[in-house]
Amino acid sequence: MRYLTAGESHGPQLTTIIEGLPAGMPITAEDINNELARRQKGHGRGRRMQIEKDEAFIASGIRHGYTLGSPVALVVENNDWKHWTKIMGSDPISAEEAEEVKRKITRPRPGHADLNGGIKYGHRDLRNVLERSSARETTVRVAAGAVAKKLLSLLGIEIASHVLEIGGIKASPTPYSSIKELQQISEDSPVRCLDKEVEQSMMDAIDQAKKNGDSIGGVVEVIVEGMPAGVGSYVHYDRKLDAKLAGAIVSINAFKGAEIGIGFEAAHLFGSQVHDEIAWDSEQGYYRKTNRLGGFEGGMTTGMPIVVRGVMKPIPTLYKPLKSVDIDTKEEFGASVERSDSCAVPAAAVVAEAAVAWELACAIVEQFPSDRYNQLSEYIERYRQEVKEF
Ligand code: EPS
Repeated sequence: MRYLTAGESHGPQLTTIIEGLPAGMPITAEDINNELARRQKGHGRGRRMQIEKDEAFIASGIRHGYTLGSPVALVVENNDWKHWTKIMGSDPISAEEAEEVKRKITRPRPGHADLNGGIKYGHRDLRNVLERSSARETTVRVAAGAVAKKLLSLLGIEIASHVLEIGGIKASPTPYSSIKELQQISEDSPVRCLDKEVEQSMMDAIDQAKKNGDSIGGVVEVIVEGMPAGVGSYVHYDRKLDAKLAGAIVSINAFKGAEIGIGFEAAHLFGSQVHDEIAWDSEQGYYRKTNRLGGFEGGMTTGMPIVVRGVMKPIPTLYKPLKSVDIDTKEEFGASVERSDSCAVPAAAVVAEAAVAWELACAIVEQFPSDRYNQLSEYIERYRQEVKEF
């Protein structure tokens, strides 16, 4: 399974084409739009989110509520486009018009793709870089992830996310009785945090950063239940599923690192404190007495919940100027902006869910016969039984 995305932040639309989905899988626009709405929420979002109301138009591949096996194309329109038709239009413009409408950018923002992208592609107008490198693109990553999530959910695999840290304020471990409850508590929180004690402090930290013209980052955690053991592989580096998840997390805009299970904490513990003891009972088959390795051993799932964390740096588009250099004049200036998000960590948790869902769905579709949804579902059930009886 694969997908491509296309679209600029202030262009007419964002598009994704998903190829390789099983045929006959039930799915509706609502399944996708719910996820798009979740991504738009969260304390700390800027004015752009008041302009957009992301909804997917299903342009192909789904008929009467079922996938056809043909490519699924999803289109999300940018409402902001109406203000950018001249600046971002595809028709050629004259030199005089260019002066007037291009809103040329020659001042790269520190921490963004602006300067490196300009150097790589030879763009003297850095708008040609930032329009595509913008995190607006995560809209259609979430749309593709929503389709993957739906497939997983139909196969009994559920995904949730929550925020562990914002701007140095850390949530304490908070118990939850089921993944459904985790989903609900996170959904009801303006910062997607399970720990009610720190929720307000997180929001205050976001407000304070905004007041200071600054931004803050944080840590998100994605949890997946219901993946059978033995998905992924140990036989070759590019088939290790945990590595794919780590790559998918770090590919999200502004993400700088990923951890599986206890992650970096393992560095200072003994082996006996890290590895999860194996147990068996007739009810569930094999299980681990703990889950410090976050559902992975040897690049394959263990059947325990998958736990993946990602760290997001503070958004680099700042009201508070950082020094940079104009690429035309080579003069130093203080980079500042008109609008930005002061914190997008809660929204990024939803993007991380989508990224993880996509990789897991790909692994399943690759490992089991998957031309037809019904067939895939039967194979997974049979496989689960085999795992139990192993
Ligand atoms: C972004 C800058 C802001 C964010 C945007 C990502 O957009 P604008 O430049 O239009 O104010 O709001 O995020 C989204 C539009 C979104 O949908 O998440 C950036 O530079 O990365």
